Amino acid sequence: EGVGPQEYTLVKMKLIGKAPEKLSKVKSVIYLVAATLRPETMYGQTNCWLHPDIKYIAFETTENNEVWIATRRAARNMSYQGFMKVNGEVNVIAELSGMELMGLQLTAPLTSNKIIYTLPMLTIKEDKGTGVVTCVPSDSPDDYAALTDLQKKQPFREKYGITDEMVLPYKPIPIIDVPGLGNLSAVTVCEKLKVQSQNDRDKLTEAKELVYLKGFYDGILLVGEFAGKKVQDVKKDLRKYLVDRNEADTYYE
Ligand code: A2H
Repeated sequence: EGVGPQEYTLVKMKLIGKAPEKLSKVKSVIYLVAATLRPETMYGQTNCWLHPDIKYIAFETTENNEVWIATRRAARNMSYQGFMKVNGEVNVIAELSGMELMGLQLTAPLTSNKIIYTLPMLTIKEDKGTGVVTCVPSDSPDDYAALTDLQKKQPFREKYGITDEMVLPYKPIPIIDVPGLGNLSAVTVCEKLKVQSQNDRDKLTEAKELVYLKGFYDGILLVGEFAGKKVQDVKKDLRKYLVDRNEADTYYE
């Protein structure tokens, strides 16, 4: 971070189940849009993270007249990047807390999971990306720790209205081989360092240092269109593949 804008892939996760009451009159297709630096990991998505206390908005876009959900801050940024009818203007349909968006049914690109759910993650930052984060527990220690928290702690699920079937069937999917760390690199490192929860910040920082650099420079994709290729060689092509299928966009901040 620092100099110059950060370039994210905006991954479009389509709402397919019942919409929240505030959005029940919306006729357009609704997407939650997650900002990621790792589009090549989308094969391993198990759920979509939202922070229960963050405020999100549903807003109009010019992309096939779709309605998107993200933080107001991200929507404002998008309004200067060609996603809205009028530059700099955001047409808000509704404001919803993360809590009001928990347990929604979505489909997401590339993952082998047919349906995934919105679930709570308490370490999401309001001022980064869209406030919507896609969960890839195989390759992200933060994601693995937060998903494990929900799977191990029934009261935690209950507090946010999350049922067992939204969480318990979902397991990390082997999608990238990282030499020395195997094909579930985040799981390997979290177990080795004995990460206890998503709040175990020091250990998670260490886990991420071990996983990310190696994953990016040495990782080899195991699945999909680009199987057998090095992660760093396919990142751009993979994003284009998703953009061409109306499953992603490029977003800067
Ligand atoms: B990444 P950077 Cl598999 N709060 O996507 C907390 N984390 C956020 C966020 C927010 N508001 N918005 C995005 N992120 C996460 C995949 C992934 C990511 C993998 C491995 C590493 C990784 C699946 N989650 O990021 O601070 C998103 O998680 C490594 C940094 O802008 C996004 O990419 O550099 C990344 O953090 C952006 O973080």
